[in-house]
Amino acid sequence: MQGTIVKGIAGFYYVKTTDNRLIECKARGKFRFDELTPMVGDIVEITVSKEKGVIDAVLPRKSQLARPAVANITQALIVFAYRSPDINLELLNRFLVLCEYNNLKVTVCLNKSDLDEGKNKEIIEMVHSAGYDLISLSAVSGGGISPVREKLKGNITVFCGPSGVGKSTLLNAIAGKGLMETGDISARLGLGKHTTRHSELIEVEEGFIVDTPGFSSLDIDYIKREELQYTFPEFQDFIGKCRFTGCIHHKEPGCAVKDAVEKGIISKLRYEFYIKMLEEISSLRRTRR
Ligand SMILES: Nc1nc2c(ncn2[C@@H]2O[C@H](COP(=O)(O)OP(=O)(O)OP(=O)(O)O)[C@@H](O)[C@H]2O)c(=O)[nH]1
Ligand SMILES: [Mg+2]
Ligand SMILES: [Zn+2]
Repeated sequence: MQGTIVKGIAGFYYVKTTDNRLIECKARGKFRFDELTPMVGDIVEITVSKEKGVIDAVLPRKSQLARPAVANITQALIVFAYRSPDINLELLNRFLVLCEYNNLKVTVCLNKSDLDEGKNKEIIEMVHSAGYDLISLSAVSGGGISPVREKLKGNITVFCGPSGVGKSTLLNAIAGKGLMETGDISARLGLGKHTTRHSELIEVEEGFIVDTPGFSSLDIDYIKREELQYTFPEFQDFIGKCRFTGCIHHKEPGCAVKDAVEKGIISKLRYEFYIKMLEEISSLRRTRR
């Protein structure tokens, strides 16, 4: 029988089977000798007897994130707010780059539409011109949540975004109240920041969501200079059409990417961010030598 590991605690794995049962499993002894340790998100073959299971095999992983430590995540919903806090454009672009680098499908969710004053037009245009879907919603009033639900079907989804934008509020609205602690509650109880221990998958809308936010570190210094261009989907039509092979679309003449920026096909904001990251990566490399 097949299933997905939704939770792991002290050597036990909780597997949601294709016939919709939750089975407590142990890994077969041989996993201790192999490199592969089962992890949350893994699709596994199990044998069940008397409602207890044994994991016989882990199917090849399509992806593996370190933080959160979950396998087979297929998409990220990047959450920002219209206001309170204001959108930090560089942060938004960093999230986009990290998701692309990890081969995740991306949707940008703009929350707190109830507070919208119409001042984010340029950013919204930038997101669209880069080819990303954008969902406008309000997690408190409930508007715009159904398109988010639609996105969850058939995916393992991680929510990303800075503090205070309403990720937990949105997750609670989708999965039913009380799943995640929101800013309101931690303020009321006078508790410090809630740091979640082990990631767990929550079943929703014929898919799963990860209960912890993704990408706590937004460092991109492990991305190579030559790789960065591939994390910008709107560059792809132009790569390979520049005068020089190996063009990184910086100072080279006859660059098709820069030409597309001039013509307004590629957003100037995105290109400026690309150059900023390129220079950041280059200077890191120099100081390391
Ligand atoms: N006006 C308005 N406020 C919202 C909305 N969604 C969330 N909030 C409020 O924004 C604050 C932060 O929400 P959280 O859900 O805790 O934010 P978070 O993204 O989980 O923050 P961290 O856990 O710190 O990363 C809370 O006071 C929410 O009530 C919304 O759609 N409109
Ligand atoms: Mg939260
Ligand atoms: Zn070029």
